[in-house]
Amino acid sequence: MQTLSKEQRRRWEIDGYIHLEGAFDADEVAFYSDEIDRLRAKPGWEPTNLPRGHYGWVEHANMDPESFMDRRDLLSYNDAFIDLVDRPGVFDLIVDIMGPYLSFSMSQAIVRASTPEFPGYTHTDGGEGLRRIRVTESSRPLAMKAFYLLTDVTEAKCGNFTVFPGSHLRPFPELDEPIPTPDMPGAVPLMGKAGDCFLFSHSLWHGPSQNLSGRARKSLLYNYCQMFVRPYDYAVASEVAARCTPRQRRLLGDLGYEFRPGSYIYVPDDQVEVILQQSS
Ligand SMILES: O=C(O)CCC(=O)C(=O)O
Repeated sequence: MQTLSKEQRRRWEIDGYIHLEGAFDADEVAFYSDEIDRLRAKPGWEPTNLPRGHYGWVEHANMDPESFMDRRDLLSYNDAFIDLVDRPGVFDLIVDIMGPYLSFSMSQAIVRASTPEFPGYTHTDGGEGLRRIRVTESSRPLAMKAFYLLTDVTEAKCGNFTVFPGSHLRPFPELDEPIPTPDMPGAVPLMGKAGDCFLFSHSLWHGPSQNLSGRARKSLLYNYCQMFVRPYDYAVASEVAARCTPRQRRLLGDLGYEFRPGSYIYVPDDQVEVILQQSS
């Protein structure tokens, strides 16, 4: 499998993220972009009036393709969303970063509308529990995401994925400081072309900037965690598993046997072999 270059490894360790250019070709960008538009008409998980970080079931999203959307648990909608779970090139690097004892833990399609009303925000991933857990530079992360950009973002204030480089390694903000905004000193609004991918650590402070570009910014996010961390999107592997390859099933938590004490903490004998196998 492909591994990080020396420079990518340096960037991961120092900055907490890596920019991969051209992860999708133009046809794939168009395909996934259209798929996101189609999701709006379908029932699914969206932010509702539930407490922070929880999603509620809705019959459909706002049908305007330029409006905000944040749809979770994408795999059942189209096998093309399953394919991204271990997409060659990107997944190889994720395994190089996370090691082979990993699970897939969530999928998400986000559309950031162009509007002066949303100022953007930043956060770390994984809720209150993971917020103050920062592993060392040389450690594998507990969780990380692949963020696929489906819209060109070549200037600031375009709904840029915005990061505080290096913030994955230090107390940031300190306990009594306000949550950082995407406009604070030190924030870097990332630029990229449709089809690029950013890999980033759960403990990196990140989030969307304001979008005043006049057009919506579309993206797909795939999250991975160490096997002993619980997935976000599902309690147990769903009917989707029947449409997956053995490696995808393993990533979705199918160990090949029923749960028993020790499962996920101690892994099946074939774990490394299954994860390192080439995609079929
Ligand atoms: O919409 C965005 O740009 C940010 C998404 C994000 O911060 C996240 O999924 O953790």
